[in-house]
Amino acid sequence: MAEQKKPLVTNIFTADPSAHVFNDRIYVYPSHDLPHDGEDNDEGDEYRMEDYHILSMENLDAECVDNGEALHMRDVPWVSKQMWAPDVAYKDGKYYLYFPARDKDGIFRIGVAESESPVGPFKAESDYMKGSYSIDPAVFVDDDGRVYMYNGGLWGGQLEKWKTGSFDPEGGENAKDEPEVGPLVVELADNMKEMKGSYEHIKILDENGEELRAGDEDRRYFEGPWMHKYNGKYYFSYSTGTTHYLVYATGDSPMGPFTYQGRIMEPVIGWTTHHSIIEYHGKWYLFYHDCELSGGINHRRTVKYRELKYREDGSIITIDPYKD
Ligand code: FUB
Repeated sequence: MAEQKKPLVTNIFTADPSAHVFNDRIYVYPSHDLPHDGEDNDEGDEYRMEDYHILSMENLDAECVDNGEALHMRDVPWVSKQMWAPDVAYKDGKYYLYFPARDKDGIFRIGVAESESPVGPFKAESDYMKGSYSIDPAVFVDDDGRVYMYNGGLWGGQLEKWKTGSFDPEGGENAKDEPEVGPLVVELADNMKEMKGSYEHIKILDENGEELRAGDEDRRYFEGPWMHKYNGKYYFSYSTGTTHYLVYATGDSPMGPFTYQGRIMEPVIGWTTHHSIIEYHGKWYLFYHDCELSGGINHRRTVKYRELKYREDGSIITIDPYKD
């Protein structure tokens, strides 16, 4: 069982899967790709998503169900367009959906919406999370109950436009021999809707303890963060964007620093690669997307999963998405 390589659903195009196990069932929080006939560009204008549909499975052998619209941008007062990759966290009987979208000034922010059901419908706060910016929130609840949000994405995700601490429309990536811009992390407040303090940039180090360089495109952070814990270690994983790898770095604290370890998955068909990792009934699984079904159309993606295997030393065995 569970060596799935086919799309979870085909009635809609889905991407950026954030998978979770709640009450022994698997829930997947993807973004929802819509048709588009404009040009692809570095701003990501081809990803013009407007709503979220939540997918669920009784177990990994069961049929995957599309639970319908859980939140639409028409019901979020601060959003102008592009509801991109979301995530969900559970606390004290409530589910919190974290989602990036452009505000009325075209700046990506992170919003929060709440529901008593893991499949929604979700009710959004009237404004975005104060102090938030850029895309791709991944929210991790640690064993001690503290909650951390990781996010950020270059290019369309605008991360490099915030290097000075405020939005600079002309802001660019660092020079190739300088440290990378780096992903963001912040602890969330007890109410799950506010930041406790402000963002810090995570440091990802190479084998010599040096921060990864901006020009190290095979390893530097681009977008799509995820955090999981395996045998007491923190595994911070992400997409390298321009080189299309899913990679990981490990550390002893949820705030980093993390040391680069290697690849989780080789490139998929399509430009973007975005993932999540869950443990289910004692095995580990990687959820990801590709554009195989649409014949390589970048903004027509489908969500899939594969088993993820570790070596004795805790390193991850790299997956080739098109081989067993
Ligand atoms: O789906 C829109 C964007 O594409 C996501 O936010 C990125 O992670 C990339 O997958």
